[in-house]
Amino acid sequence: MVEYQNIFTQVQVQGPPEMGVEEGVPLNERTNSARFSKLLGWFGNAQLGPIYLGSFGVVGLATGLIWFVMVGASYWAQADYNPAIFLRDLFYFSLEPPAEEYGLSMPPMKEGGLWLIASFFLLVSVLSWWLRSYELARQLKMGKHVFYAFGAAIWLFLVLGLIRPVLMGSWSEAVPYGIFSHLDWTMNFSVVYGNLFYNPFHALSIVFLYGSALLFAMHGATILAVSRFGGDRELEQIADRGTASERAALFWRWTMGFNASMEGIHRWAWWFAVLTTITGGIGILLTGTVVDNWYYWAQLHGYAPMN
Ligand code: 07D
Repeated sequence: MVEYQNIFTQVQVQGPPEMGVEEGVPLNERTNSARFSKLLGWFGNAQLGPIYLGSFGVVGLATGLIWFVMVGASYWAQADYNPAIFLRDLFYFSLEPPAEEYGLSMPPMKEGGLWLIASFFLLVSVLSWWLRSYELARQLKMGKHVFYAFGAAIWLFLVLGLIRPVLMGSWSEAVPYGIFSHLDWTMNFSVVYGNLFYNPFHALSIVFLYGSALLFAMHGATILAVSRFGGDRELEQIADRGTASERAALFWRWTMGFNASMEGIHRWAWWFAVLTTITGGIGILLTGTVVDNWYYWAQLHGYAPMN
């Protein structure tokens, strides 16, 4: 009996490596070998490589590495060049932005100058990686959906580290580079501006964040549940609705009256994901610039109690 193999079936097909399209793409910017890994095959595709790097990839990795090494060098100095202390206190070290009095000027190296230079490299790195996602989609004649979604995340990243600090007139407003220090920064930000829970855009961002997780769980579960009918061949099911699609739709219509379409569920997912950081960025941008205290703001607008 021939049994339909779904993604849970532990059969790994390994043939000659798939090297990807060759027309209209610069082949010299791509590695020309590939390997197979059984372990990778358990989690996704067993083939590793080839990888396309290109100019944006090289710049992105190089500047990212410079940022990483600058932060690491700062930690190394904070550990007094002692490897044991470096490892012990790794999560406590932090490369801090300049103090408030420096405003947007260039501070001495040890008082935030290093943070500013490292931030410049991080900015170039993230933007370069972003352009790379455009370039790869262009070469493969794909839509630019990943590029725009990544752009939504970069919007929040820019608001936190560049746009808001500039509007506030001081780099001291930006996020420090450290594990615990950035957690403390987040908590402090909330407390200083009167509890971020009362910021409606923070609330909206949480709605979309949790909503994304819920949609992902619903969609993942639905497709797995109908993979025995070929539901995991999603594109076929979109072009030519089969029994998997019909059952999946029926399940949700029976559950809640409404069902997304096989194509539309991916638009729901995309919009929920990008709106998490779009609304989040708006919330952070308003904080300290337009609204100084979100609790008072909520009282003013009649939804926090006037105690
Ligand atoms: C961070 C940006 C994009 C990232 C990119 C990556 C690198 C290098 C290194 C930058 C994720 C490129 C960068 C590769 C990385 C460095 C150093 C995306 C990011 C491009 N909150 N909160 C959110 C909840 C509270 C606070 C969002 C929940 C408290 C602040 C989200 C709770 C306080 C900020 C969210 C909760 C507080 C947020 C993030 C519960 C104090 C933000 C969305 C249950 C702790 C951020 C409007 C995201 C924001 C944010 C959830 C509580 C503070 C929805 C569930 C009350 C200051 N919070 N939060 O996708 O957008 O991040 O706020 O308690 O800035 Mg919050």
